[in-house]
Amino acid sequence: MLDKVVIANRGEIALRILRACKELGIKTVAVYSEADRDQKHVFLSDESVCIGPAASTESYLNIPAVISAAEVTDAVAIHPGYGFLSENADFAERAEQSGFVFIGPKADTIRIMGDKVSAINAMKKAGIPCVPGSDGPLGDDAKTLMNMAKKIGYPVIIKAAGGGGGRGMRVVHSEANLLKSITLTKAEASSAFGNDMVYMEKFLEHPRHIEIQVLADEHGNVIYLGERDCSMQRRHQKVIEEAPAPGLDQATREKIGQCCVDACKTIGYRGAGTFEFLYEDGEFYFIEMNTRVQVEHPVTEMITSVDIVKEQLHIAAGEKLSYQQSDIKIHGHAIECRINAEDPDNFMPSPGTIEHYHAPGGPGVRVDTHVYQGYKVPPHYDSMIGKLIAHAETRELALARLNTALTEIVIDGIKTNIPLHQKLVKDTAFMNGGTDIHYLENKLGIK
Ligand code: MV4
Repeated sequence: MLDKVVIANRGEIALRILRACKELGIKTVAVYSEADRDQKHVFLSDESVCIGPAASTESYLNIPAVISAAEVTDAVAIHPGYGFLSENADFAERAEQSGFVFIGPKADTIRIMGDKVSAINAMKKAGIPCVPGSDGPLGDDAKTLMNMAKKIGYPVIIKAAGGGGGRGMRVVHSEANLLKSITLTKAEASSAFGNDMVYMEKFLEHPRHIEIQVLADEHGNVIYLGERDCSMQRRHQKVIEEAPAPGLDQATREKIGQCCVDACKTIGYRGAGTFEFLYEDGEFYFIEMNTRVQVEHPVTEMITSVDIVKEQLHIAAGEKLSYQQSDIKIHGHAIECRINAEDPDNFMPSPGTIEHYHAPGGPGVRVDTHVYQGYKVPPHYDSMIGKLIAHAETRELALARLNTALTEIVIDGIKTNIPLHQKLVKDTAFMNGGTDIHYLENKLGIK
């Protein structure tokens, strides 16, 4: 097993990684910014190194600082968590060149998936169903572009190759707007991503966001851990995630899961990964692949009993996966609420000191958070301060547990989105299951 791991992240995921390392007898190094000295995982780690000021560009995104921390502590590997440097191919490359194991896929794989055009090309070649579209970057010829959109059928969506996660895209409803929309998206992409490459897809109007979790080791073993439904979102920020996806039958699950496994084998994937799909009218359409552990991984852990972060560490140590596909059985249903330090009415961040904290509990209730009574939520980072996960035999029972947990939990001193979650778990359409990606924004009266 790995001897010592640098946890190149903060917050709840840093604590999650620390716990996995401890269970496996791996020594831990916390790296933290000047605003994060009082984080729980910093206290609990074997060693800690301050890597810079509060601004993440000077700390958690500072590649030389993170690599230096690994060097001075004699670590052997770096776990990037999610966000920050987790999908930075240059970081993965430089970590490996400096002699560290990057806990994730090969730098080249990250690079391919980071460019959405090359990701779609790779997946298409590997047999993954994709959205009908331009099959590559758009050129300049007006007639060609208009014919292409007409053939795909309006509405179409123009997306930046350098985008992803909802950044750099524009929907086009008619030919009158096509060319200027392409020009605008290219200009925005150029300034936001330094890459003006854009592509075109059929715009699906009422899809669900369903994603498949995979694990792949260096020995060619690949498994899928079922799917998650992450359709409950606002402005591309997921709010509630669940597994399995309501209403998805076992045959469909197995078919798309096997498809993802085969694709991983084709591209030589390594580590934990997520295939993001839009799911509409019973069909899956690949949109992006995430090459990191995701925020919502706990719902998959709860229904499969697989510890995804421990598997990442086993894989990084060059070991074989602890499971074969036939070992993976889905039991029950799990739902996760992302708890954000934000105003529940206007979604503005609400940093500050947590004056009172009471965790919910009971059977099937999991709380992944780094906060504690007296902890000061700094204003410099993402507003997510924890995740509440409920697991039960059925979706109805999981919702009941979540509802109870949401009445028990107390986070005082700052505003949180707990009141929003309390409403959502009693929302009739959500309770029925299968709401699409626009449901929450429509309910909240946005757009
Ligand atoms: C789409 C789409 C409809 N049709 N692509 C937004 C995030 C990025 N991952 C891709 N996104 C979308 N791509 C086609 N061809 C609708 C969205 C979309 C969306 C997707 C997943 C979750 C939430 C979303 C919210 C708005 C739009």
